[in-house]
Amino acid sequence: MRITDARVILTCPGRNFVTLKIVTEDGVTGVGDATLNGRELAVAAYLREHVVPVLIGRDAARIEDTWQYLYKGAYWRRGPVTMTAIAAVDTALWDIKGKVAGLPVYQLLGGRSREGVTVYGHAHGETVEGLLAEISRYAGSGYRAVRVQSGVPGLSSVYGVGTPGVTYEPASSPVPAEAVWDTERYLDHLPRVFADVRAEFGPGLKLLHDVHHRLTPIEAARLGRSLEPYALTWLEDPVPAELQEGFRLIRRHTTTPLAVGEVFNSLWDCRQLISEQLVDYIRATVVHAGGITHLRRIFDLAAIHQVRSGSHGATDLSPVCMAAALHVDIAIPNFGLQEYLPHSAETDAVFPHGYHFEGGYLHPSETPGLGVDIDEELAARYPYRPAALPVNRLRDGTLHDW
Ligand code: CS2
Ligand code: MG
Repeated sequence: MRITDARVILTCPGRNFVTLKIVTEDGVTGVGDATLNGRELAVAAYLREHVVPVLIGRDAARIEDTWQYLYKGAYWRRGPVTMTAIAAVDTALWDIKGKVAGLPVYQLLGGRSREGVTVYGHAHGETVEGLLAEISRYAGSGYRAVRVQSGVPGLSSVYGVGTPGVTYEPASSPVPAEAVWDTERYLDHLPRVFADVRAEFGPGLKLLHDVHHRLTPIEAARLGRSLEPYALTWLEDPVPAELQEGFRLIRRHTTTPLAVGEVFNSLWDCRQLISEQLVDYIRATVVHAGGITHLRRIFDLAAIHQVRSGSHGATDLSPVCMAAALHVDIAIPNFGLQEYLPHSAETDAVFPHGYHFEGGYLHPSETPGLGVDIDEELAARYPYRPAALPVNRLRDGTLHDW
């Protein structure tokens, strides 16, 4: 079954998304998410200029061979742009294979390992009162796990904290917004917040926190230790993760579980973290880590080292990525948690999908393939708008990690 067309579709139904749609000679189509937040056009050009021309005429059934062809054939391996482009092709080919087989993709991955995919939502608040109200809202709608982000006294804006009840969307202005960061105030304040949250909700609710790469290993060790009484399910991205052996220092001092990986694009970004058991959850995603084929490889390595999955699922990952992630999540033996932020109504309309939330779980679509599509006519009504992620500076102006 030959590939006859591959279209790169940009749309902005409230935020930017890049989607690849592959068409085969017998009319079967597949979709893959190719969105790289703030760098969308780089992936779109990579696909249009370098990938689509070599896809035309290839056998759509050869998923592994196409993956190897694009990875090894580029000579320049890895990197977020390349791996997001490969992911889009890979995801679309899995979609096609499922449709041809008449099976949802998770059946091709070995079938169900669980009844539903446990998800976590984002609770955030400038004040503890606002935060507690947000967490109650999640708990009341069935969530078993909630990520807790709080304002810090003395800082005017902090990662992950926006208007209550409104989905946090950091990429907005064409030029990066700038905020001021203060590690000491954060390290002082956060344990107090978690003391209040745990006292209010008791031991049943899973609590998570995202540091967003802002600490050094010894600062992260201090934070992990100070949060131990509140039994977090995970502390996310405590430090930038280029230096994988830096996690040894954190591990030496705290039993707070660690989750890392949303910016990873290949197994080589986390091989040491996983094989030395320096993290507990690996948060790589379908869209940024080479598609279903490569993500499965990462999760298999993780499984033999007792590391669980915790895939990234912010609103900059389109419903196409979410649909694909759920097929992986339901099938793998070492699933941990899936991040879930509902998309806007406009986005849901552009990407009709069959997955749904019920009682704290997401359920993948049962229709053949991924169970998601893109409405190209509707997508065309929302033209691309440049939007960059913010940056962070210390009080003296030094550029820090966002
Ligand atoms: C994040 C994201 O969801 C998360 O855990 O850290 O909000 C992240 O900042 C964005 O996806 C960046 O594109
Ligand atoms: Mg994160």
